[in-house]
Amino acid sequence: LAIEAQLRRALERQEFRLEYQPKVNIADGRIVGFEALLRWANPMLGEVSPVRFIPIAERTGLIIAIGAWVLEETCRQMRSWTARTGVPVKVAVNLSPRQFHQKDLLPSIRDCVGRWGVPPGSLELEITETALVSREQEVDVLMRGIRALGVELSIDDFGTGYSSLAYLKRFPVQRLKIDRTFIRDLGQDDDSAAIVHSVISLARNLKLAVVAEGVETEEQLAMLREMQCDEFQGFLFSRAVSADQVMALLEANK
Ligand code: G
Ligand code: G
Ligand code: MN
Ligand code: NA
Repeated sequence: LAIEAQLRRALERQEFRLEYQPKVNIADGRIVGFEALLRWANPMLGEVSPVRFIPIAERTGLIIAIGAWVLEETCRQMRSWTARTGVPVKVAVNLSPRQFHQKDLLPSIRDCVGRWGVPPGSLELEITETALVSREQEVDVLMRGIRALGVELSIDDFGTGYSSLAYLKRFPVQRLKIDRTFIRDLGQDDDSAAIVHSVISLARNLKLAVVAEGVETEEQLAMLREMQCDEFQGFLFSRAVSADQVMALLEANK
């Protein structure tokens, strides 16, 4: 359990950093925002993927402190970018289920946004479907609290959990992110194309913006444009980049 022992000391040893993946408007090709993605470099273990350490952080409860750091670092960075570019930069942060259900989530978000002077509407929280399936009443109250702060909400990895679009209608979310497994198979298999197409059209009816994740080819992008998907993320445009590289991307995007 070397990884758990190392993870416990990673915050105090300042081993975490954030990278940011651009989110692009499909219609005009412009950057509309970024997703903050956590990275961990440990002297013994090297670069450890969040796929490996987030579940451990969830299980041990370390995710609460790590998540607080992610939010703090994101708001600090947003303020710094805005100071340099003069325009607000939109950033989405991932919330794991345990974080989402943590007692003082709302005050901690309000406090962080307030201290850094971040316009609440520039911050978005990504929540996976699995965080929503239980405790529906509580989820509803939480989401309304977040919306009351002015912060936006999106459903991450959509299609991999159990929620239906009808069920999503009750939640005050602004954006839906189609899981990259469906995008990967676009153009390969008709079922995926049918699923993506129906998610996009139903989401439109619910007035939700749709983001396609994991777009890697021009062919996938062309199909998504055809289906009138709103935004995409993926290696085709850019991987997650450092905070400095974000500045360069924003300059080029002017
Ligand atoms: O960036 P990458 O593809 O390696 O991310 C893998 C997974 O880790 C994704 O599901 C992503 O949502 C999750 N992840 C990345 N950063 C964070 C974070 O700051 N908090 C949480 N809870 N999950 C994250
Ligand atoms: O679950 P979530 O959407 O938070 O996961 C984001 C993860 O997806 C990040 O770790 C990021 O590195 C990864 N990712 C982003 N774009 C692509 C892509 O085009 N292809 C693949 N395979 N992964 C991607
Ligand atoms: Mn995400
Ligand atoms: Na996702």
